[in-house]
Amino acid sequence: MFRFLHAADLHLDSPLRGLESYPDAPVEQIRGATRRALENLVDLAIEEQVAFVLIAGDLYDVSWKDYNTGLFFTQCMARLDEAGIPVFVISGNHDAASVITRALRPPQNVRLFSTRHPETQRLETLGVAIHGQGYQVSDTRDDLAAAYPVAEPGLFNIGLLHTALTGRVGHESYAPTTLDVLKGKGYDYWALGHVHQREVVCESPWVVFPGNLQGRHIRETGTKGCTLVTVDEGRVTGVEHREIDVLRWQECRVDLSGCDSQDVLFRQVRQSLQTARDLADARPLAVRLILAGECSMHGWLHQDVPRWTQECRNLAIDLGDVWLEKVRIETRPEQNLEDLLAQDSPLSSLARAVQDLRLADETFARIPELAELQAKLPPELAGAEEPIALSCGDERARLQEDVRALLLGRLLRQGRDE
Ligand SMILES: [Mn+2]
Repeated sequence: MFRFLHAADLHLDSPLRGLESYPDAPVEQIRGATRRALENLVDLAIEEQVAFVLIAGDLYDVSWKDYNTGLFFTQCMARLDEAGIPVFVISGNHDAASVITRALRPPQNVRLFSTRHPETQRLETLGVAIHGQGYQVSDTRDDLAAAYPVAEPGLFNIGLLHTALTGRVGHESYAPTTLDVLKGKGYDYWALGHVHQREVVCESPWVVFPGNLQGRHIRETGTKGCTLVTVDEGRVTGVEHREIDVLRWQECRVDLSGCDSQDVLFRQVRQSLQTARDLADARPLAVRLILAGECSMHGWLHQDVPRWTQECRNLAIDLGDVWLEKVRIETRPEQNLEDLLAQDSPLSSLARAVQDLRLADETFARIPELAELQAKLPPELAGAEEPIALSCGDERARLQEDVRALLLGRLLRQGRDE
């Protein structure tokens, strides 16, 4: 019986994009997260006494800005070497041979696969053959797996591959291939990389994306880590996800339907953040908070977005270890709207006009102030991970929805006050 660890997409020292513009972002924690996660991987490998570790591409995010990234990796590998654990690595689109301009001689227990042709490395005493090929260039559009050799009889065969398979949302379709091609090789386990969301594609044979080791921004939410595989008498008997991320990204959607007071709002937000915090199991959390639902608080919320945003931040700080990456207010005005729209009054015809307001793209093109407005956006909105882009159709639709909600909320209150 032996065990091995399968990790991918470490993106070591991945730079922060736009976070510096937030005054309260835990920049150091986020900056160091990919390194701490690698340390956790090393700890886990030693603790579980694994026979070897696989890294299925994108170990590095970009070419190193200096040698520190490489030296840190060597330090970590040296600890594995002391424990007698070899590491098998292929390059991916982020660290393709042509991308990496700086390099150090690989640590002695680290075996890199060729980027020119498929290669097989054997662990004779264990009876294991690992087949793999790294990327020569980022933009690899060939089916690399197709050229891998067929399984070596009598051995436990592993395929190490960085691929998008037949395509995965949000991921470039590099080294595309199909499950049939993989199955055709007769391997026991396909250790894939590239897709940052963990996915067990197939169990016979095992085809696994472990997901990335550590989430790096709000589009990489939820638990992250690596896969621990147990092999007994030449067969896979266990495939377990191990959470080894050190900081977690999460989206929290709070349904404020029917909420009619500040107290209720704060209680619900607090509850939602608390739940996310419990799930993160003592890790610091970076949260995007979305307030949604039809409620009478709607008008208030939209009238002073900065204040409510800060109130929510305040709540998060109060909870501790929770940082709000963004607060989005997507509430809608409560009921009464139907009544107002059905009435016959100047106010209701105004409400109907607002309700029907859907500006076409050509109309936007005729508003010269839009470009000016875009230029005036403060840096935290213009340069963040998901910048506001007034030129983007989807973004304009979302903003229009916000404006409509804001105006209708005001009209409704106006109607009540009369
Ligand atoms: Mn990749």
